[in-house]
Amino acid sequence: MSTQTTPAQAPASDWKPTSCILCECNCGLEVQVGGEDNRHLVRFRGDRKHPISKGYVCEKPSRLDHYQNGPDRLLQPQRRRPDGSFETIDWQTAITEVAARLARVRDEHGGSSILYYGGGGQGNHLPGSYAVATRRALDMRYRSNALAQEKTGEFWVSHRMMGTESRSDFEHCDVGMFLGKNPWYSHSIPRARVTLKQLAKDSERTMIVIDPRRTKTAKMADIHLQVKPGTDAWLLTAMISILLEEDLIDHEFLNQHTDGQESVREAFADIDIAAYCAHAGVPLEQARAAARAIGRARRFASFEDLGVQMNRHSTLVSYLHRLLWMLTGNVGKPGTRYIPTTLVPLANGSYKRDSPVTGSRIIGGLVPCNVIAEEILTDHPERFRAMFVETANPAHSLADSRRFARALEALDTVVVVDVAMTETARLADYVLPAQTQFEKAEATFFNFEFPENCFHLRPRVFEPPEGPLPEAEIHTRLVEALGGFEGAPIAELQAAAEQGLPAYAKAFAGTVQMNPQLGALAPALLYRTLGPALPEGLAEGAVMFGIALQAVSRTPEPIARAGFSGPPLAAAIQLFQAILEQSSGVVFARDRWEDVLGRLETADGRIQLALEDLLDGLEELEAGPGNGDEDFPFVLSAGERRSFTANTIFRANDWRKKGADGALRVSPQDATALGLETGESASLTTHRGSVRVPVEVTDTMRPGHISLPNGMGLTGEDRGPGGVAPNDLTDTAHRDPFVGTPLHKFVPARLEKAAAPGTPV
Ligand SMILES: Nc1nc2c(c(=O)[nH]1)N[C@H]1C(S)=C(S)[C@@H](COP(=O)(O)OP(=O)(O)OC[C@H]3O[C@@H](n4cnc5c(=O)[nH]c(N)nc54)[C@H](O)[C@@H]3O)O[C@H]1N2
Ligand SMILES: Nc1nc2c(c(=O)[nH]1)N[C@H]1C(S)=C(S)[C@@H](COP(=O)(O)OP(=O)(O)OC[C@H]3O[C@@H](n4cnc5c(=O)[nH]c(N)nc54)[C@H](O)[C@@H]3O)O[C@H]1N2
Ligand code: SF4
Ligand SMILES: [Mo]
Repeated sequence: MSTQTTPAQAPASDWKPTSCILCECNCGLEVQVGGEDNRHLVRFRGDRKHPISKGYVCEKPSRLDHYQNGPDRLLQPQRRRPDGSFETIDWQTAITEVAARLARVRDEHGGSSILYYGGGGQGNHLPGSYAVATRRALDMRYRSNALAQEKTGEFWVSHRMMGTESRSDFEHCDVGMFLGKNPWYSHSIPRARVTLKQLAKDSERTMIVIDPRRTKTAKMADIHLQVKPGTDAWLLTAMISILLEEDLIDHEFLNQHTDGQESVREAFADIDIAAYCAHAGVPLEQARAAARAIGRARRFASFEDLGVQMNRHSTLVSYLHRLLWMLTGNVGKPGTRYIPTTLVPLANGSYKRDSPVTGSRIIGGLVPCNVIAEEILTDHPERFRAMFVETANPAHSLADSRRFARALEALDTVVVVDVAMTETARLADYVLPAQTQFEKAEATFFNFEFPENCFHLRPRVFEPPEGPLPEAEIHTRLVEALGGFEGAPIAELQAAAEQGLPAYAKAFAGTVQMNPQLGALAPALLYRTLGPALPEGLAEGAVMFGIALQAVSRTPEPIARAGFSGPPLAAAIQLFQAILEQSSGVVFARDRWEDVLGRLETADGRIQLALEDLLDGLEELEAGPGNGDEDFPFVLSAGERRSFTANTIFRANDWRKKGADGALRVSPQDATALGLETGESASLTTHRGSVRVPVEVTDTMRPGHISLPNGMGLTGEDRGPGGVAPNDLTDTAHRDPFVGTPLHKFVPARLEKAAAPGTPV
């Protein structure tokens, strides 16, 4: 499993533990540094000691030096001049001015008028935990991040049905299904390719893929339902109807653990199964075979992702998908659905309020990404007036980039914290440079495993360069500049930390009791007072002490089974110490399958099968999917994951070993009709824009469906765009009616052979 790339640079260090930061798997990695000034990542291998990835890696992490030493790196704080250019300022000036400007916006319009966006990408979630302190110091009430343009529909449905989130165990399933998900390239399950190969090669096990493209994953499947783009709602409705019609449901499970089966039966009673399969472009017998495989499975696992979550009926499909595994009783036994123990519950589907201007549902506290521009570009008194963006690139990743750029321009103050001068940073008033994820301690809360769950605090790999700061320091300085620590016994707490965690915990608790307002700023206070006492390179891990204490109080048993037991403080101290010491990741929870159904957090502890508003949505399907728009006859999927895409984590174009041109994939039938060949340029037009793009003709595409890669089209001072920025083509109004998630996989489009260069148009 060892990968070894990057030029002939002699490694100058031992193997150092870290992790890959390119997708939510965060596989454990060992790296050697070397090259010029020993500031390069030169050798890579999977870390066998990592409890989940166990040495597994894909082809991408060997390219990580293009992140660490990529273009557009920022080393000093930047302030925008009136003419739009930037000047370098010192940190003291930057912190003072940012604090003063945001405080002024808060004083004039309330903290609710400042929106926090981001806080963590695929590899780094500590910034978001420290930002909690800044948000509280400024009384900021609204926040958002990428989850609110993909997962909030699923979270909401899940919350209403189970009171909590759940995941599937593909390692032990006998039937595994991927719905709008291409894990060979996008991963998202541990050791994805190993698990996929095992599932595919075992004749006793069945793999089902629902995808309009014949993806690498689909090619491995026993049953590939090559659905027409945007018609999954019809297909899943038909499959559920087949389960009910053929009585392939688990009555005992339904009676024991669920409410609402009658309403569900009623809603599906009159479905014309054959017509619905035809709407979805899937042969009836194939849909029946898939439904039967699921109905007869002893252990069914499934994963839905962007192919349906960024598509027509996305929230409805998340609901139908759940009915498939709930009606068949596939919850709470190995190879099915589980509810993991979490350190920080990232997935939260609660719905408590609406956004101030458009009145859109806020799920899990996240303003829907597609309404942010509308919440700014208005004269509504409660509009957002300022934005704090951290470790995200929304000017590139949110729908309709041009409109989002206008929204940023309309704000009073925009602050961006990033490692690089990004598309978003270029539109900011202040850009604060962060250390890279290899120059500070980092971690993610993408910890969804079961029965053993793992958390990985990675120590830094490099000494940080002069200039950039870790987000922990940036937020703590902002809190200090905002007067948050006034009267806090900083020196006393620092002295207590030197005496050890028990003394520190006692002093910290005493401080917060005396000054309750400091409790709200705990992450920054922990960093400032406990951070300096932590081992070299781990100061940014200080917030984990508070997080460990919360976790052992919330779910003591599974954490005790992992070895961290006793009264909460004692258990938290042991857990925190293990987090600091085990630099390849620590197993923090050991769960039991028999406990899963006891973790349902609905009012009566039972699964709620009948969500009336979504069952009502079924009626809408009766009319069929329609013929679309004559002027835009193609369905464009704007943002496919490919071998060498990784959101916008790499800014260089040359990190890609393949696919650097970002070609649009087109079926042979459509290519012939348009007179296009691989490598030729086409003109691609949507309601929002028009671009020129090279074409790749491939029989993996369904006629009428075209697909562009994600994360492309970044520009820098020294280079033009590599590929097309997909959100030059998307529209903010094109969103899910329930939770406002974008329909990026279902963009009406027109495709034409581009005129030869130089031809007048
Ligand atoms: N290589 C790589 N891996 C990544 C990332 C990356 O940038 N690059 N990003 C990470 C992130 S942030 C995420 S969220 C995940 C996303 O992971 P995925 O959701 O797996 O990624 P996509 O390729 O966007 O979409 C999955 C599939 O949906 C299919 N699809 C399109 N339209 C439809 C439809 O109408 N119905 C159905 N059923 N399927 C449809 C597409 O053909 C595609 O194969 O990947 C993560 N992993
Ligand atoms: N049309 C279309 N749009 C999409 C998608 C699609 O499929 N189609 N996919 C969507 C999805 S699923 C996602 S998750 C989003 C992703 O989009 P975003 O949430 O905007 O995140 P990234 O592209 O991962 O950008 C991460 C940023 O973090 C910066 N960064 C890296 N390391 C650090 C660090 O240590 N500290 C700080 N402060 N910054 C750092 C990088 O320079 C980069 O600017 O894109 C979405 N946009
Ligand atoms: S699966 Fe994801 S985290 Fe693991 S090596 Fe590949 S890109 Fe990195
Ligand atoms: Mo994502």
